[in-house]
Amino acid sequence: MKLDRFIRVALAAVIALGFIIATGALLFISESALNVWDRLRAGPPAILYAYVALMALLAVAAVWLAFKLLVKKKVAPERKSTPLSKSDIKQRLREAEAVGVDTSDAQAELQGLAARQASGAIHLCFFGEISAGKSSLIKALVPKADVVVDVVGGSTDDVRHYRWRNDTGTEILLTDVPGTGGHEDGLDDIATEEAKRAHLVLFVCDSDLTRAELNAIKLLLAFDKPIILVLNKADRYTADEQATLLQQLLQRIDALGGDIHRDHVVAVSAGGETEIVERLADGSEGITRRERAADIGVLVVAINRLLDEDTKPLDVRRERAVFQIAAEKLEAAEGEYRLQRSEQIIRSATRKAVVGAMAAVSPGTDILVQGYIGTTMTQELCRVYGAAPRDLDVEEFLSMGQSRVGRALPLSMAVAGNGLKAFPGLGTVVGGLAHAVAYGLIFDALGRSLVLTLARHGELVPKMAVKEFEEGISEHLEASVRRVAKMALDEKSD
Ligand SMILES: Nc1nc2c(ncn2[C@@H]2O[C@H](COP(=O)(O)OP(=O)(O)OP(=O)(O)O)[C@@H](O)[C@H]2O)c(=O)[nH]1
Ligand SMILES: [Mg+2]
Repeated sequence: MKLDRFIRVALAAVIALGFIIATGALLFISESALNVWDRLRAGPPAILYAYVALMALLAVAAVWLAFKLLVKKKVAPERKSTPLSKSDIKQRLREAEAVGVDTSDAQAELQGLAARQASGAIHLCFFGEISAGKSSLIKALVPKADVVVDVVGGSTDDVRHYRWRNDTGTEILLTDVPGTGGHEDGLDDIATEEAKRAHLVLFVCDSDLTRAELNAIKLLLAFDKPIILVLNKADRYTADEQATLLQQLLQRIDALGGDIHRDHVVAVSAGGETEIVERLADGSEGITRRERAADIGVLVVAINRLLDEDTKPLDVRRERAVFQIAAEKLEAAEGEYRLQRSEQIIRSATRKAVVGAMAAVSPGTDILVQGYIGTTMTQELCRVYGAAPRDLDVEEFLSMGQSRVGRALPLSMAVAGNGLKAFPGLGTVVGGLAHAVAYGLIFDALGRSLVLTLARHGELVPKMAVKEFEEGISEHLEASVRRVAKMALDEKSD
């Protein structure tokens, strides 16, 4: 073919020209290098050394710059979970507050801790599955207290504290919490959170531990909570059965990696109430409630023994656990804040993309305008997630994204067209608008994919963000089309 031959000749000419230029440049450089070298050798040695040193310095600087520019930063290792100190958590709260995060939940946690520390009382929390006998145990310890006990599970639906003074006169607060595993939403969380705030958890069960109970214990151990495991309703078991059960319980905790002392696994009977059906004098049946005899001596001994020791370590462990709760609450609030902020940023970028596409006079202009919008959106989203991306990464993300836009556009146009049909009375206007909506949708999807990867990795990883964009695009388009179509219509009518 003629054209093919022409291209070959042109290429050969370019290669020949390149060869001539390269040879010339090599000759020129060698000549001047030798020239400089001769002159330096003829001159004083100090100048020679200074010159060589300067050249070496320039070479090192060039290599360092190239390295910074080209070599990727490693993904940051996960933060190690060393116990938080008071100043750590306060510092984090201050920083979050300065950004605008709602820190009130985390602050309330710290205030609650301060109030408890000021009172000086030891907090013991009775925790366990529904109907295990937590309230009954408290009633057995503080008979005068007005504790609600019932055969029907879920009798305790809030957190209550009861004052108890042991033999040595230590001021103790017994906390009754809702049983876990019930049907009411949120009660498990309330109970677990309260258990984490206590100095000591009395984990109440009435048989071998279920998977859910083991998970709860695991969670408490992760918060370094001291635990006394209380096997309640021992009256239902023979002495041998009790011994076997206690052994099993010890082994289970061992298997979890928990360090629990033999003395801290006890079998008791809280007593509780029993309902007896009686035939009354008139021949009808009536139900009377009788209290069962309680046998909780071993539990009292275990508690006393623990509190006889120095309680300072218990204070330290409680404080750390509450700091951890506060940190988790702060993280949740930060997550919420990030979602809200990124939603604002994405919406604003989408709106700009729509406006840009509607104002585009000649083909291609819109892409240019949106290159700028894309850069700003990417940088702002990264900032919200505490990532400081290099310009190179932002560019890489956008250019990789741009190459996918070509493929995504027809789909986006189709979704946009469909979405606009939902607004009645638009008629023929739809065609023009669909283009703008399609561009807006692509920005929306790009932003959302970026947020997903930022939330997962904490930094901009262009390849992953683009993969997310490719994989999630149709879902994102469908989810946002109504909103973006409305946005475009609002802009049009303004
Ligand atoms: N046999 C026997 N039954 C008991 C014992 N302790 C409590 N019960 C019974 O177990 C049932 C539940 O007791 P509660 O003290 O209300 O249990 P709870 O763990 O506070 O229950 P929720 O607050 O609903 O989670 C009641 O019917 C009690 O009478 C015991 O030692 N032996
Ligand atoms: Mg109860």
